[in-house]
Amino acid sequence: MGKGTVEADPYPFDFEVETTALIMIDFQRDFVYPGGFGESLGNDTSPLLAALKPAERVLTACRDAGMFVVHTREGHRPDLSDLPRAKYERGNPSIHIGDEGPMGRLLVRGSYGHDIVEELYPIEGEPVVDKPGKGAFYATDLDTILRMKGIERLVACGVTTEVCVNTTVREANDRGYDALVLSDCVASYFPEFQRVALEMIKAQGGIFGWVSDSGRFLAGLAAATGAQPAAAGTGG
Ligand code: C5J
Repeated sequence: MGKGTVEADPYPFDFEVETTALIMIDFQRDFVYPGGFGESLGNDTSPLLAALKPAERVLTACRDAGMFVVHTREGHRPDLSDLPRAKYERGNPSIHIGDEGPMGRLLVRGSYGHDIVEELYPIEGEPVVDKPGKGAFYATDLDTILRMKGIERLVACGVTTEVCVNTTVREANDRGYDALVLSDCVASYFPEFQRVALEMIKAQGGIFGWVSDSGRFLAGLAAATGAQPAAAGTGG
């Protein structure tokens, strides 16, 4: 029961609802909105907005299907004791991690900017994994949480595609998980990085995992659960 297939590249992704988790990576105001960490590094944050609607549709469908959902947030302790010097200095930012910005202290746990955007906000029963690095497995209990739940496969949405999504998918691969990345539910500040980061995942027979999109995933999930497919929309 709950077995399905998602049309994907480089070949179809087979999954079981019970052993698959949706991982929502770093959908934080600090990356998605102006005035946060992303903008402090000189980025135009607007391209990231495109992922929010498709990711919301996927999140809703996974919740309805009873799939396990886990969220991650990149950030640091208020005393910055887990912030490496290299990360603090890197990029010659306009304001540094820990400095006061328009959405509170940049990339610091507990600040408004560090938290997840409203439309994708976690609900009860969905763990939030706070991570100090780019990969969601580094210095966190994510692997323990997934193993306790019997999870073998991940469906990944998040920002940014080439940084925290890619790093997390690579870490997951090394730990034996199969990961499916939904191309319209991940976003980058750079169109070329978005394209290439997805290419890298599915190259060489799926060296790190699979790539599909919200429409094909929602169809596969609906077939697995016997539900009406949720409309994929235009992704805007
Ligand atoms: C970045 C992330 N881009 N969540 N973090 O610094 O991708």
